[in-house]
Amino acid sequence: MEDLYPSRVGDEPKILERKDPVLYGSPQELKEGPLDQQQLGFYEKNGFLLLDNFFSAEEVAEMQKHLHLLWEENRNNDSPEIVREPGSDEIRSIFDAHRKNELFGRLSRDPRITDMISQILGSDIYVHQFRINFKPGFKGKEFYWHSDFETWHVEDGMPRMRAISCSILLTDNHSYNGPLLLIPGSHKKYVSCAGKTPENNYQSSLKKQELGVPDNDSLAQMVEEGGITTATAPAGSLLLFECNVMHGSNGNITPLPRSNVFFVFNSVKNQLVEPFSGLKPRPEYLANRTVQHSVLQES
Ligand code: 6CS
Ligand code: FE
Repeated sequence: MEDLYPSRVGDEPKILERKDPVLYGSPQELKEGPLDQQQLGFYEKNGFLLLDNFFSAEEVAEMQKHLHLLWEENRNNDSPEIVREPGSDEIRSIFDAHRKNELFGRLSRDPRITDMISQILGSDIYVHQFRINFKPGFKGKEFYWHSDFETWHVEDGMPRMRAISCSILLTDNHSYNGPLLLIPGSHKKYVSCAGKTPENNYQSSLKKQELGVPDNDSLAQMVEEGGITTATAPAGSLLLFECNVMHGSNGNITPLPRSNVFFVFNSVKNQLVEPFSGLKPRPEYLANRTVQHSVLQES
């Protein structure tokens, strides 16, 4: 398949234009779905949408309970789905827990979420990746600037920009405990990064990403054009962000954890092909390659 978004193919970074729409729904779908015209317009322009207090206090409490359970259960678990912080044993991320955890499994099929995603993507959808990022107090380290799509394209073979991350904030995200930082409008450009992907890059990149990160000049240009938005909101809020929007977050030196769960939904019309890096695909817990897990077929 033709590579529309080549990256990590040379020594020089390049900014390319996006070749895909942001809103895929037909006029009818866009009109009838849960998001109104103003919200859709904001998402199209900026590449994200923050919905404050999306879940009730009871639902948030229930999710927090499961978050703590997963943290406790996996304290000494050395399976690869559990990613530790660089330089300590604290849990940084847990991948794929929605398959075993009934609550998060149910949430991945919750029509309050999936109807918004299908409205934007204009098709049925499935969970491409699920993760919890704990960002614990004192020890939670940063996530350097990146476009998720760049990695999913190069390392997983996601052909087009037709996926959305849905992040549920499970603790209050303040300006000071490492909230997500986004560059509005950056989803309309694609930074083709310098470098070459080594085998099994994910084993280090999930702790600290060093490849597939944009160069300083591209970042500076994007920030000059779009500025930076800090996704601060109370626990229970929901953030939708486009797969190619440039984002990152600072470390957390406060005592207050910043824990968020992420469901990544991909369109069933955008299924993974062979990775564009030419290397072998990453494991299924990072990138779902089996159609059986489509939201449609599970529910
Ligand atoms: O490699 C990945 O798939 C992941 N890495 C980052 C830094 N963000 C998105 C995704 O979970
Ligand atoms: Fe990311």
